[in-house]
Amino acid sequence: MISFDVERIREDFPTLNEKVNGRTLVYLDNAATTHKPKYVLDAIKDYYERFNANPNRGAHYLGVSATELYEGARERVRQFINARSTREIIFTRNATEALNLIAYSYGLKYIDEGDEIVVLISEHHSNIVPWQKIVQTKKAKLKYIYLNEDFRLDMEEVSIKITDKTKIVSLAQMSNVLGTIYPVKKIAEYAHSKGAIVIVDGAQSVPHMKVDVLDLDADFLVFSGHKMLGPMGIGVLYGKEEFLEKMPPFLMGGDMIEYVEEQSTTFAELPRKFEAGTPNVEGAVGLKAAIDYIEKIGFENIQRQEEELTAYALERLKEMPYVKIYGPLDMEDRGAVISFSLEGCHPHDVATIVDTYGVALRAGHHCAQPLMKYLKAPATSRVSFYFYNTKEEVDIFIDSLSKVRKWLGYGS
Ligand code: 7TS
Repeated sequence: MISFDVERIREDFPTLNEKVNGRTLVYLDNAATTHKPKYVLDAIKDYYERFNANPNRGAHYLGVSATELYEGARERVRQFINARSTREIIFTRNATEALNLIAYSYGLKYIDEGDEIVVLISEHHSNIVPWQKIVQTKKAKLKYIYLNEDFRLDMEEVSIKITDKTKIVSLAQMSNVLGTIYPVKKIAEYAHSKGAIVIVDGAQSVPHMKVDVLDLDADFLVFSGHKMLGPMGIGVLYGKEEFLEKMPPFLMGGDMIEYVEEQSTTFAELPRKFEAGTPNVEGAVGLKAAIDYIEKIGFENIQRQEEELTAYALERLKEMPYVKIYGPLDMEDRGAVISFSLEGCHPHDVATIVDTYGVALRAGHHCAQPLMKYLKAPATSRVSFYFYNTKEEVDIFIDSLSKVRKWLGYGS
């Protein structure tokens, strides 16, 4: 862990110094994707300049080097989330593909008529739509855990929804809309006591806090590299070996085979059974560099900075009488995402107007339409911080926000 100097850190991120609309970029859309430090960009460039080859095939020097880099990244990911074995680490394109892999492979094999799959109402579409497909195919049922008034979760509701019929509980550790951090460990314990398996969508948590799969006792964990300083196109599926071993392959083709006969095939051992085709070595190398960078900063520093920014932004937003916040109003079990609406203003107008001040925020349904319907909000605006954001940026955001209603013809 290094001493935390945000201005020094920002120098590592070329995009953060870009001008947009003649102003310095204030990037507050980190839940969608984060920017990349030079360390990550250099690692990818270095890979292509010195080691590029198709791994797992050529016995030549570069082929061996590419394989070592790819497998080295897998080992780095294993350490990062404290998995037992690299056999449990599958590289995917992103969290979405990892969830689809579980649904199509585990879900199609193990879900039967009358079984239940339980998710939270705040899930991202990527953790809803694959399950809809499975329950439709298998005549099973998809059930939702709803939230409290304060956008948190009640264990009583959990115990009502998770029953002996529940086979899968799949939930995000942190909501990408509300910022709520859910008690995954407690839920996993309860779900296991009912005989269900637990899938943790770590897309919004893994970049921001230490996630330990053994401590959580997650059966599966998914996340995306691009939300944690890595490149797009690389994601991770962690699965307990006992489950992955029994699951059929998801995609078929090269690299995932052992022997192919004219009419049949035997499959490679884990983890390659689930990695069909030429792997994304660039992505794995970039993800490894991203983990190196994050661990050098240290989660303690990352969380301190994010908490300070989120608490400050919440305080400033609460001072504005026409702002409604969708998410916990205090910092307990809450991450660095704030969704809100401005009375009388469409979220897309809000995003367009603050953009003229250089502020990048998100507007829309955030790929969580069932949640939006539940909240009775067609859309919201959303800011999401990472450790490289500053208090000054929060001030610029709030100043630009305070001008929106005047732009749209309101008095204040
Ligand atoms: N799960 C959660 C909780 C997410 O927030 C997202 C992406 C995904 C899964 C899917 O990740 P992907 O990398 O496979 O696309 N969330 C967002 C967001 O909030 N704005 O843009 C993408």
